[in-house]
Amino acid sequence: MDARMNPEAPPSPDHVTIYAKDYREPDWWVPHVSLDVDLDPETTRVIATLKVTRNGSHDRPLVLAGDGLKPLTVEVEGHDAQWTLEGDDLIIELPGDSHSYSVTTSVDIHPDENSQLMGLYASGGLLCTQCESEGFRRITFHPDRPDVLGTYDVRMRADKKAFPILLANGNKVDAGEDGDKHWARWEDPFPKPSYLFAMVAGDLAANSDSFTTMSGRMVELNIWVREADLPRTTHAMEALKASMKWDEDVYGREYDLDLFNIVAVSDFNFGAMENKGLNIFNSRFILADEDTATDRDYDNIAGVVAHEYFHNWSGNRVTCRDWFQLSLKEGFTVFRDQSFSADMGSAPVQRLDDVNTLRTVQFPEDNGPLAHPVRPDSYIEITNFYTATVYNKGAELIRMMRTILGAEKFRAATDLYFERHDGEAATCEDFVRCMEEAGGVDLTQFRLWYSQAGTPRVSASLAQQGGKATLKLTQTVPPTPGQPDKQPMAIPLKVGLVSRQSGEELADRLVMLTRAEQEVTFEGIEEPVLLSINRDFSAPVIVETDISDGGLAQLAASEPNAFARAEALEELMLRTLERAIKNNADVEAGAVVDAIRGTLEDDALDTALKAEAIQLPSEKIIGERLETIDPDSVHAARRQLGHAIGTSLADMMRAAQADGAPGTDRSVEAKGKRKLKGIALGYLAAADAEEGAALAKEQYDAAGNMTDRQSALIVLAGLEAPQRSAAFDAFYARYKDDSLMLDKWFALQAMGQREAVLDEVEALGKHPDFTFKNPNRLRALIVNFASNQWVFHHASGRGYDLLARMIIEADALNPQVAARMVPPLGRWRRFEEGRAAKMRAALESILATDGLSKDVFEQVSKSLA
Ligand code: B3K
Ligand code: ZN
Repeated sequence: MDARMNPEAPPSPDHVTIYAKDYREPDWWVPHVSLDVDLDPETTRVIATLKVTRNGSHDRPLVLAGDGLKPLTVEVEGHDAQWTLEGDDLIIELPGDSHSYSVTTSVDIHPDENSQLMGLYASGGLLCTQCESEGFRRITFHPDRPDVLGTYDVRMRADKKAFPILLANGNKVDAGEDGDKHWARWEDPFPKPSYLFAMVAGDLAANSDSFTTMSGRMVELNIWVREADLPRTTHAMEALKASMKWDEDVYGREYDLDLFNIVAVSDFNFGAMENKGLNIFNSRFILADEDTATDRDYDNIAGVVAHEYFHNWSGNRVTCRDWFQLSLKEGFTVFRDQSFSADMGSAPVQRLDDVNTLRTVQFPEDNGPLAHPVRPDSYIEITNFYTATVYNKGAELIRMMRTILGAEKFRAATDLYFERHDGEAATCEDFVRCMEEAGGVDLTQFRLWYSQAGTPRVSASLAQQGGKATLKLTQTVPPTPGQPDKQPMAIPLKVGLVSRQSGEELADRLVMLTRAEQEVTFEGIEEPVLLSINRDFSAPVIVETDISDGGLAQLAASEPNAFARAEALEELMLRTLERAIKNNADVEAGAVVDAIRGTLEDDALDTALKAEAIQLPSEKIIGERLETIDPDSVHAARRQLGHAIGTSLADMMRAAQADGAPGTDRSVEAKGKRKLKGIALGYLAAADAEEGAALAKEQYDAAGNMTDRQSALIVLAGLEAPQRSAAFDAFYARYKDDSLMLDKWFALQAMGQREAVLDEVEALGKHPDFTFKNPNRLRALIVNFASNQWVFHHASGRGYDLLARMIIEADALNPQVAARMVPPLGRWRRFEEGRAAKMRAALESILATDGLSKDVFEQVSKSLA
């Protein structure tokens, strides 16, 4: 019978909430899994033999999770077994009271029909797997929980011609031929949870290289892609080797197998996956060449390659006990990849970028209906918790602990953590305990960062009298869903006092704010000083200070800490905009213009930092500052400020736009110059649309790299000018056969800021190159459109209806991807009444849809609550 249908089964227990407090150890362990897989896109037969051992003494049956599976056979010790299906679970009565049994099941699965892209699926002629979080149960019956660790051996068999390459975790130990078919046997000696299982079959070619580890072992490295893409794998390979070296140097972590394989696939639900010894990547985070990749694409590739590689220790060797501990591996690994990127490029630029992500994505999440702690307490669908809070705020928690411990003790603590928990499924608590023990600190109060949701607000004011500076601090943590009352947090704030006259640093101290109100004194401060607080964003909080605009301008000109300098300029811009929006008045741009002029003229600053510092804050970040967001006035004020800057500093902007770095050299300086060129072009277009359009088209036509091409398109996307369609048509004609470039083409149009973009996005949704089946294409158009605040929040509500329709259509194919598109609608409380009502109506229309997935159900129902 067909394994997709199971008419006898009772309705599956959908929409059940799982609670962290209910965790208990599994009844049965599975120390070894043996798989025999006969691969075929239509029907793949999977025979699994599990060695199961009883955990303690009990007489409970063996319960194995499945998802859409129906067993063809179930045997215990080679004999037909007694079994039942309860929903998707397979319940097997094990005879007698042995400690250990061998259990064999067989099932048929259908990769071709798998549109969820979880479990075994087909992508562009390949067969590949994705198991995190609960995809293994779509391949075979297994407990499929991260605390059940086992070794695996896998026999794969497939058609020789269609699938000449057969890959799985670990090492290939045997291979052979069998008529038109061939087979390979893979063994992974490291016990792993089922979510790290992977298999790939296809017509692939490898970029092969090697890395010699610190103990002198040679590791074979392969990046597998379609043959035509081989030339685009060089950068990823360099990044992989750099990551392996960095993890040895900085964390003392050596790679453990003799083989490391990466495969790039074009249909993938997210960025990449850290399967043991066989990482599978969204091709977007592998493929790059000088004609098609921007500087940012190159950096993103290096960051994701590093992230997945680092998981080999922070995630695979030490894994998570349960999914509530997800940040144990994700927060820590994001922190590790951010540190790697900082070391490979410019540390302050990297930090500004990371903080920007936090403010643009995580702060709104923490301030909305989907807010949850870094270690959530409950979920309906765990996939919905791969969030900016778990990842990015989680990384900030690790960073704060490092700041509190200092670099040396932090390294001792991570050594202890890896040593103590190697081969185990651990908890966030285990990690914090290692920090406490090796750091000699008490982190009792700090633990609140794991359990309390919401972004703390800190207010700071400085008073000076007779050689003494007194800093008054207060903190509050806002209520979030399910957490009405909060306790004060332990907040590490790097504080600097900077002389008003000389710009010299007179104090630099780490202040631990632990109470609701606190005073800190600095002695021997004889001259007037400026307060610079939360330097390097030492804590993920919102800080309000009473510093004047003049003070901010001074910090923007002379703060010795480069990060804080750029932050001061951004704060000055935000205040200027906020004032105009709140008072319904014109933007008074004078101070901002002067500060930008000063920044551009300062020879002490490198170009990359100048570029970061002079950018206008996004409409989203401006909106976050306001009690109620009116997207039209945010847009208008930002436009006005851009116009004023572009007009007043036209000559400087022209020079920066003309200068650039024409080639493809990716030094920090060259990248900075290209970034500045794009920003300058934006300002020139804001000042004079006609000049901007002409310059942008010229830049597009003359570009010798994708960064310049793309920054020209970004500007043109916002202009009603004939050059816009000319450039987009040229781009399409040049790159239409390259799916990653088509993604760019869709994305850049969806990001344009013109009224007509709403209609255009609707039309692009019907373009022959648009498809709901490819997550990259869907995200390119829809996620970018929903992030385009002014256009998406058109007062008519048309943007909301369009998104709702897209979510419903996507959900029928791929619930994970559909659910990730819900949060923009969930922000309805932040907008004025008219829009809020329309956003709610759009959410309700989704909820009323028959057969909604639990993924989308959870996001939508929580968004409406
Ligand atoms: N661990 C994967 C993410 C899996 C997402 C599952 N819904 C990639 C990463 O964070 O490295
Ligand atoms: Zn990760």
